[in-house]
Amino acid sequence: MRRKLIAGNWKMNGSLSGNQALLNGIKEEIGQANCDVAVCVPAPYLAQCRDSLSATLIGWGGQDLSVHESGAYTGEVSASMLRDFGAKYVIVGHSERRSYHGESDDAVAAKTARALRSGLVPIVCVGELLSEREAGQTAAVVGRQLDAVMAVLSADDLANIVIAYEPVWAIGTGKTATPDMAQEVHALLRKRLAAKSPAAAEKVQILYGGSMKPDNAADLLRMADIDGGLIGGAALKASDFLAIIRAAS
Ligand code: 3PY
Repeated sequence: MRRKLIAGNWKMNGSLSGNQALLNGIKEEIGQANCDVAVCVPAPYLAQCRDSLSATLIGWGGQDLSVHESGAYTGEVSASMLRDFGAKYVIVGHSERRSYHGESDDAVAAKTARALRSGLVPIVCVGELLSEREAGQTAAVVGRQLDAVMAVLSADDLANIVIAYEPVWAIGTGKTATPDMAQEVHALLRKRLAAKSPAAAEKVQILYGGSMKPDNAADLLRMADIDGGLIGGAALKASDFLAIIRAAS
């Protein structure tokens, strides 16, 4: 039985005071969450998460990392820098990075490998555009994205990633895949993992992302292959994030 993971993706939102209120709200009400919980925050706020969350079971992470270890890469943040601030997770290949920053499947794969080498748990995002879904290409697109990552990882490493299926048409649009639509893609991703490593397929948490919110979380999370959520907007409000954590617990 895989433990569920609820990870917030704050995207480029936050301020020191606003974050503190949000983190305090989550900490005060989280109680006995029976699932893994994390927040993935803009890099400048990692220290705040470390100071605020170290004594809790809530993990924290970044939203991207450099493919390089160090050097003349202005503006980049390395895996070891994330680790310096106690990060456990890092989101890799979110569709906003793929589309606004031109991240290729190969770059996403290289970042995934870099994260693992540094002891971070990469949350690798895959997902199809609306035009691709309408053209019946969902399986081919997410399969291609996952294959690129699997090509650079050993079976042992593969077991240490988290995958997030995020249909691009459901990100920031308020639209959500139905539980059956999401389950179908999660099951095919797991089958693809199993072809390389049955043990990894059993272990890897496959999260659903794309407008998961309190009123649809329970129905999504009850599906056999949905092992949690990567939460956008609803992670910015303590009561919504907590409601999703409760649905996963
Ligand atoms: C969303 O739900 O909007 C996300 O992109 C989560 O990563």
